[in-house]
Amino acid sequence: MSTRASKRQRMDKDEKFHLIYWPGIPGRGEHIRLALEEAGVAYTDTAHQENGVKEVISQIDTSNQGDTANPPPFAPPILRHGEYTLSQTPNILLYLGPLLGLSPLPTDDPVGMYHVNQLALTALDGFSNEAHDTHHPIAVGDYYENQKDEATKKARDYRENRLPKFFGYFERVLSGDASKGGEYLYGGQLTYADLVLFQTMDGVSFAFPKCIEKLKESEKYDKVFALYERVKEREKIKAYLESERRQKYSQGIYRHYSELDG
Ligand SMILES: N[C@@H](CCC(=O)N[C@@H](CS)C(=O)NCC(=O)O)C(=O)O
Repeated sequence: MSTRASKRQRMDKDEKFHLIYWPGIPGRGEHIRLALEEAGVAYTDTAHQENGVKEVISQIDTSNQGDTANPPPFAPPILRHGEYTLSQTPNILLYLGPLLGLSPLPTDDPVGMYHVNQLALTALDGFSNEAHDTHHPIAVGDYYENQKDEATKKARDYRENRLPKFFGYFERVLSGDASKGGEYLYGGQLTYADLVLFQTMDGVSFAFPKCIEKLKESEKYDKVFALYERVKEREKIKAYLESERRQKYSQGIYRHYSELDG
C-alpha cells in the first residue's frame, strides 16, 4: 500500500477536529461548524478560545510556510484534523463529506461527491461570494463607506437579477430527478450541500430581509424555502442554532445595510 493510502486510512472520525476561524461572526467558518454539528462529532473552535484570534493570525501570517505535510493556508476557515491542515471552505467540505456521512461514498455513487460539491460551490458563488461583493464591490480591504455608490448599483443587480437566478436554479435542482424527491438537493438525503444552502440563505435573509421576503411571497421558490425550514428543524441543527456556539451576524460576509435592500 502506498504511504498516501496508509496515511488516509489513519484519518478517521476519532482524530480531533479543530476549526480555526475569526471569533465574532459566523462567516465562512459556519459551513464547517454546521457539518460537524450535524454529524455530532466533537470539535474545538478558535471562536470560543481565549487566544483564538492569535491562532488565526499565526496561521495566515506571511512567515508561515506550512510543514512537511501541509502547505500554508491563505485565509480561514482552516480545519486541523489530526496531523493535517486544510483550507478553502468547499475543499474542507469535500474532505469532510464522506468522512462524516454528508456526501455519497465513491463506492455507492462514483460522481456523487462531485455533484454535491457542484451544488455547494453554486450556493457559495451566489449566496456568499456575490452577497459579500454587494457591500465590497471595489476593494475588499477598504471601508464600505468608500465604495457606497458602486455598492448601491451592485446590490440592485444582485436583488433584481442574481438572487432570483440562483433561487431559480435551486428550485430546478429540487424539481429534478437527481434530487430523488425534492426534499434535499441530491440523492434523497441530506448532504453538506443542503447545509451550505441553508446557511447562505440564512445569511442573505439577514442582509436583504425585504428582498428575500418578496422572493418568498412570489411562491416561485417554494421548494427552496421548504428545504431551508427542513434543515433548520433537524434535531442537531436546531439544538446548535439555539446554543451559544451559534454567533450573531455583524460585520462579516452578511451585513445589513437597509439602503442595499431596496
Ligand atoms: N475562498 C475562500 C475565501 C476565504 C476568505 O475570504 N476568508 C475570509 C474570512 S471569511 C478572510 O479572512 N479573508 C482574508 C483575505 O482574503 O485576505 C474560502 O472559501 O474559504
